[in-house]
Amino acid sequence: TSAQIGVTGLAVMGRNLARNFARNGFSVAVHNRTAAKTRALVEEFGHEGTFVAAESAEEFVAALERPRRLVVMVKAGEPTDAVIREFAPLLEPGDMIIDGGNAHFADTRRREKELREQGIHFVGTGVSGGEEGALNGPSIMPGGSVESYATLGPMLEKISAKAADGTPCVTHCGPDGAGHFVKMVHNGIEYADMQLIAEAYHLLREVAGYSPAEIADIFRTWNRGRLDSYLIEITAEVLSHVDAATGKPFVDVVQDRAEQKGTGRWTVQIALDLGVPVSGIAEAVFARSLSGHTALREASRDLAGPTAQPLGEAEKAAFADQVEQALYASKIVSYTQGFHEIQAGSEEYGWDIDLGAVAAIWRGGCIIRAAFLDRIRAAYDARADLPSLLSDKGFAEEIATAQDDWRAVLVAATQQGVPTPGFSAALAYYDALRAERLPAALTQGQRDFFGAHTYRRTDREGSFHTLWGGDRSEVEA
Ligand code: NBP
Repeated sequence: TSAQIGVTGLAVMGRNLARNFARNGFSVAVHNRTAAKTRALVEEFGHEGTFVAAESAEEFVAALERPRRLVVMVKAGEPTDAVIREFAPLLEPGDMIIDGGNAHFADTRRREKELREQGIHFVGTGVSGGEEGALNGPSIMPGGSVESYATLGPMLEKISAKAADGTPCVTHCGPDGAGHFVKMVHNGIEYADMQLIAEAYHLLREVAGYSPAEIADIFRTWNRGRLDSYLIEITAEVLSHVDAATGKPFVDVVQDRAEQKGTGRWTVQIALDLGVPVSGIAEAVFARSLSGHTALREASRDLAGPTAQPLGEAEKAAFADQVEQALYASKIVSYTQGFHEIQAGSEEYGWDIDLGAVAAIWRGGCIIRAAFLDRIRAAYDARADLPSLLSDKGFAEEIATAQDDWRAVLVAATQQGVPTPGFSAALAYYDALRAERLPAALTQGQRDFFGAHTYRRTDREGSFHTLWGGDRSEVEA
């Protein structure tokens, strides 16, 4: 038998992706460095479809129909290079290596270029949705050549998640590293979404005094409205879960130190390089880092804070409604920032990424799937060259409605000493963008004072410098 597609790397993700292909009627060659995993997969799930087990790289390559389509699902980084070194010499021009790991897009660009010289298509592909998504339908973000997508696209469409309107959650993002870049920003937005939800919980708990179970109910209510999303849904599940050992709310027995694997951090690092303000994502990454600084937190425990003034019964429900407004407004801002980064990456690398299509493929399968993404897609459909999501009339109107509550929530948070880095960064970004004048003028003055860095005037063309150390007259630079 010759297999239509091959999967090498059979840990949770690769195994489930291979099963997904098989369940959709494709014959799948499977391979893993440690062959026992290959055998285990076929023994356990062989009945789900047509699997061809390969013990060696040569056997694996020989099992694939041409042009070969070889999906690599190994640990991102050096293992991906090791697998490429092993397989590339066995391949022929026209064959495709699809890297479904969480690679850094710069690595994908390098690998794509190297393999292109051998005539091999390297398709860096973002896959979101965790193990469950890999098995039942992930959101898929392929990069690579248009040529490779012609045959690969229909296969990926079959195994992908489907949005509520039936559209497959996969699109060709653009050449070389575009897919992994989009996946990186997806994860950055995921960090921001999670942080905003965590802040909403913290406010409802500390300011309003609701219990975790009550907050779960509030989130369930929100999930029936415009905040309808996978993350809100699972948050309600986590909050209503009770620890069997202690009978306490689960959220109270988990250590409050959030970990990270790095894609959120990359989103911020690249944003710094591109000069794109993604303050919401950055705060989300920093919030996780701060939570892990146990000694620093211990040493800071006695620092002064305000005296808590718990809300009365009547005020609690009204406050919860305000938090919903603040969360929604902050969410609009974090997506605005994330899409700005994709737009900037697309311009920098000449990818020509369709932002509306990206919003559309995140509607199903992935961690940030949400009703909200339909709105983003509609905004870009209405105007492909939208300068920013905040320029969309619908979003601008919603924020206009939300802003008084958003500000009130932050006043309460500040007065009660509850940290809201995500909500606050989002509002600062919003207010900075709307400002008629920013204090950047003063910053330019300071720079000119100490470093003769020059400045531009509001009333004339050209660059100028003031002779600060002399008679303070102005010279044209
Ligand atoms: P891991 O990231 O834990 O990788 C384990 C796999 O890599 C095993 O098959 C292992 O083979 C193989 N491998 C390693 Br490690 N070094 C190798 C080498 N030098 N040569 C060949 N194979 C090597 O697996 P995962 O959690 O399934 O994730 C796979 C990819 O998918 C990663 O890039 C991950 O970032 C990405 N991803 C994961 C998720 C998720 O929710 N877990 C979601 C989206 C994307 P062995 O069996 O012989 O050790």
